Amino acid sequence: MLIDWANKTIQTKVVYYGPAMSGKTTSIRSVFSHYKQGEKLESIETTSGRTLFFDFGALDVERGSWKLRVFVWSATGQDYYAETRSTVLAGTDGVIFVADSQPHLLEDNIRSFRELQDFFGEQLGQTPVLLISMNKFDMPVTISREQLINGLGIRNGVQVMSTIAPSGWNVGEAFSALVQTILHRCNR
Ligand SMILES: Nc1nc2c(ncn2[C@@H]2O[C@H](COP(=O)(O)OP(=O)(O)OP(=O)(O)O)[C@@H](O)[C@H]2O)c(=O)[nH]1
Ligand SMILES: [Mg+2]
Repeated sequence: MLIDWANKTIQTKVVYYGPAMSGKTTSIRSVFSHYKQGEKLESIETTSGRTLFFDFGALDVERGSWKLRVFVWSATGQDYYAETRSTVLAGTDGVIFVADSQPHLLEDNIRSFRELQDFFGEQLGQTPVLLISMNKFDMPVTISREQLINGLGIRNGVQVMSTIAPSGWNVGEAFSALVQTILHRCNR
């Protein structure tokens, strides 16, 4: 995080993390189009539309009299490219963990979350701050918030929001909530 008090600008980094196909790229696209900055997003994809390496974009938002530049990244969920994920995570101020809410994918969520915990250790939730997005909430069968929290083994204070990435439902709100928490932390 970089704070320029004279020009009232803050630069910060946010990563969308989660298992393969949980909706990370779709969520980022929704956030950028929510702020009408869709053209600023770079996605490096395979021919089948899967993320190869990462998505990346710099999103400009205003909070009161402050200008915020948020560097938004996604890590690919495919295990084949696992080693690129630690590169993407370095220096992150906030993580949105995009979980897939379908019951049969709970184990995938748990495995991916462990990887995140291994990377950040005890600091996860403090630096970086953490928000869980229960994505694909439009699916006919979804797990409950408690099932996910218990499965991931997280404490109750962590923010959890259900989202539907393709329609953008709650996706901008989740992003905004995470940014708010990052700013709150740096204020203390
Ligand atoms: N029904 C439904 N489908 C979704 C939702 N979010 C994403 N999808 C679909 O799930 C598939 C994977 O979405 P992506 O955004 O590419 O997932 P990803 O996490 O970036 O995948 P990788 O980069 O390959 O790890 C696409 O077909 C999306 O349209 C959701 O909330 N609801
Ligand atoms: Mg992707």
